[in-house]
Amino acid sequence: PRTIRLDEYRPSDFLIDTVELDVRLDPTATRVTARLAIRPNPEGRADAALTLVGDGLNLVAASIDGADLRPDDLDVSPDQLKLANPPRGPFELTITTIVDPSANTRLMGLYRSNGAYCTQCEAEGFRRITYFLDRPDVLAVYTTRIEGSKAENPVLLSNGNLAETGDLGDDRHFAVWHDPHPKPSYLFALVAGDLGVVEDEFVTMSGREVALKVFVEHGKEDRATHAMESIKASMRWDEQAFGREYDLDVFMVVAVSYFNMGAMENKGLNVFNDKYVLASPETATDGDYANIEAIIAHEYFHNWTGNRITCRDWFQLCLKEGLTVFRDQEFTSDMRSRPVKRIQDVRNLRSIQFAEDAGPLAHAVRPNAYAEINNFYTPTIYEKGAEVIRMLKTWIGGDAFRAGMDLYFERHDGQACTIEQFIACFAEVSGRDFAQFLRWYAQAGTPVVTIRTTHDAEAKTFTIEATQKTPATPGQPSKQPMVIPLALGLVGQDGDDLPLVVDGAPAGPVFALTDETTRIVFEDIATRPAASLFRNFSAPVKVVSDVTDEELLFLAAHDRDPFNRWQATQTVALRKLVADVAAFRAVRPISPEPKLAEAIGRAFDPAETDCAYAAQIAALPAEGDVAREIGENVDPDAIHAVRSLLKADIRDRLAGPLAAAADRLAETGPYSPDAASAGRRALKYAALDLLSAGGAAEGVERVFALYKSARNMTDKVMALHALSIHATPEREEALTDFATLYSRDPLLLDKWFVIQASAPLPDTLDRVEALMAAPGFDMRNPNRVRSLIGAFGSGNPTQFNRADGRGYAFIAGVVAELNTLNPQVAARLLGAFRTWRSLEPERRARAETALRALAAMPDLSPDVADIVNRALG
Ligand code: B3K
Ligand code: ZN
Repeated sequence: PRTIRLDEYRPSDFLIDTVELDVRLDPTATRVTARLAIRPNPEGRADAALTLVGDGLNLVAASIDGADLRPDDLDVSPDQLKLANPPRGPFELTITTIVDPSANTRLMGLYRSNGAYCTQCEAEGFRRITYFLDRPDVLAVYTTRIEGSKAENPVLLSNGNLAETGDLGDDRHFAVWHDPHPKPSYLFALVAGDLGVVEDEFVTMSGREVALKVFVEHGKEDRATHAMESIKASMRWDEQAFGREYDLDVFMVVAVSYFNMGAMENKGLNVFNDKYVLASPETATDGDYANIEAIIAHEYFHNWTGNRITCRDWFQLCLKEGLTVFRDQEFTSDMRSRPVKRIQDVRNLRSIQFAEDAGPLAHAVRPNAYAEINNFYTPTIYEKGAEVIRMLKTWIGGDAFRAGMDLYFERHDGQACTIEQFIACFAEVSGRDFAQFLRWYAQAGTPVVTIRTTHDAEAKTFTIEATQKTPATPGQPSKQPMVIPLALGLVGQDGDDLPLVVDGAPAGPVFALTDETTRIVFEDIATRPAASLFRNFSAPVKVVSDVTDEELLFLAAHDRDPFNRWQATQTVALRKLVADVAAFRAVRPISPEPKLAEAIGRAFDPAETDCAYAAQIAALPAEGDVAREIGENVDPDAIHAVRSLLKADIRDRLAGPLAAAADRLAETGPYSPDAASAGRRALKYAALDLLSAGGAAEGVERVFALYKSARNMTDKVMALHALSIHATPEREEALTDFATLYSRDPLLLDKWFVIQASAPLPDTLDRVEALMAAPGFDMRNPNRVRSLIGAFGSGNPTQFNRADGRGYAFIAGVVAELNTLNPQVAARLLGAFRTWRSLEPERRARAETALRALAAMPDLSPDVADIVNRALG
């Protein structure tokens, strides 16, 4: 496939002001007539041809201003419709195409999900419905008429407000929707089917009444209330936090069971993976409740950051995604615990984005070239993109940030924008020069900041010397220094922060590191303080510091920054795990670590009231964190073994408090998914996870008892997960029981798949292969594939990286099968290979063999070919 480059951007030669769609639904031959009001773009080339793109389309008829076009007036193929010499003034082009939604297994464009019709157009799905200028900088007003069978599709939905409905007799009816807000084609949506609905209402801050509707499969209406509450909370929050009001008469969410990703922010008609809508205490976990709230919010917030102001081109994807992730993170922080949310986000950033940044798929937050845009919906665009916004806010301060956002909304409403236009708003309100800051968008790779600290007792100074280096990434051999906001505190022996004085004046607490090396000399510091660096994770960097384990353990107890209290324990644990892996591989003894156990033990102190936070303290760094820290010649089995030993050591030291906590935190009243209750459950699992470390009989018994007595899905799933890690009879009994009870509900079947696919046990791959043939598994359903195969590839470090290479061959085999069926899902599965180069040589060779076999396959989809080529690149 052709590589698209940012510097080749040209405005469209034509614009489309209005689109009138007439869609006649039919399971295999849906007829789409598009009436397009087209005019030359004054910013385009004067005598350009008009080229509309298609993707696998079948043209039935075309006319200009009512006059039929004959085949030789046109240059038509399934992939384009070209008029060499279109009118040079405004004209109306009418195009009729026939599409087959039932044959659409790629789930892009118009397709069927369990009998309903639905669409997915981002990034380039609209061209699978009709020929179009399918690019985000062509904004049009859409009117959509949908006609179909009344019995099969009583519900007919599209973007905007409902303008008209009518009965045509003979089981036919229609609905007309009008969306007054000009939008790019990727935000178009259509849904039709026999769906249940939950309704509510929201009154906006200016008094506008908005009807709220959540559509689900019949019989699942009672699982839609949490989603509905989340919509209202999101609407209220966006008014309060950003002054943003909703702008249509109706806001709709539809849950579908076949969906390539999480959800889609189509204007006024968000389409969701049902996994992120449906919840009840009997069917959903605390994690599901939290995800639904966050994803509903994310899609809703896109109404302003993405829809009202959209992207000029797909290179600007982070303009809407990074910003909207930042907004949903802030929402969750306000709804739940801010420190816990920050810790979870940073764990997630490190495990997926740092891993991507350190491997062959590394790319900039704003890439400058792509072969397949679908492969750029990545942790770098989303999560690192959000960190860049957060740094910007940390750097210029909260008030200037809000003023910049206000200016952005005011100045660019209704436009398709670039990162430069966005940043210019903040430069203007803050008076700062953003030239260097913009490198965050251009340079890939995670900067490493090395910090050396020195205390001069005589001069009473404490010096921090920070050196930054961003490693080379594909296509970017050398890097320039970034603007890195370093938020810090110097903690004195009494545990309080010391005043920060630089050059005789109060300074900080945020310091911008702009050079390769920055020295900051703090004055009036009589004794060496403990340096609390990058408080609240003030920059997405990897920190290497000479702060000692003793100082870190002191910070773990005293730092007033909750993030760094957590980070301190994590850093000590990570250093130990890395040292232990080296010892283990060299067959040297592993040293005990009583102080770490003591720090973790504080999480289980009955006096600790913030359980969700305590649960974060209690959870050790993940195996992937250790692998990344080691960086090369990685042996996943050694990491797993050493981490399990550390857990068992901690358990032995804390056995009493762990058992007491598990008892104290046992569920008493009815289930409530609120953050405090969820936090108590999380801490209980942390205790049980440690108690059952190494498959210890007493701990396993406790977990099994919880499994059997559980009265909500969170307890059931967490107990099943804890049991599934060890090869015990209880494990098998519980897995069989769960299947008997729940395997008819696809979303619960998915939980059962994930748990089995992620077990670090030698027979896991055999089981996964067997489950693929079991009832309920469906290669065409992305949720099933991700739960069984995706969890194995990306959530099971020891078994995916089996020494015999079978894990690699297995994933490559599934990718080969999905390559034509659903290339996007296939390409996503390949993400499992994002760190293959850091493996020890034998595994690395086996991973490479699997990737090369894929690369040699004929007819690779652009999606898969792009990932394979870059992974091997
Ligand atoms: N914008 C969509 C993602 C579309 C992915 C297309 N391959 C969901 C979101 O980020 O909110
Ligand atoms: Zn998004």
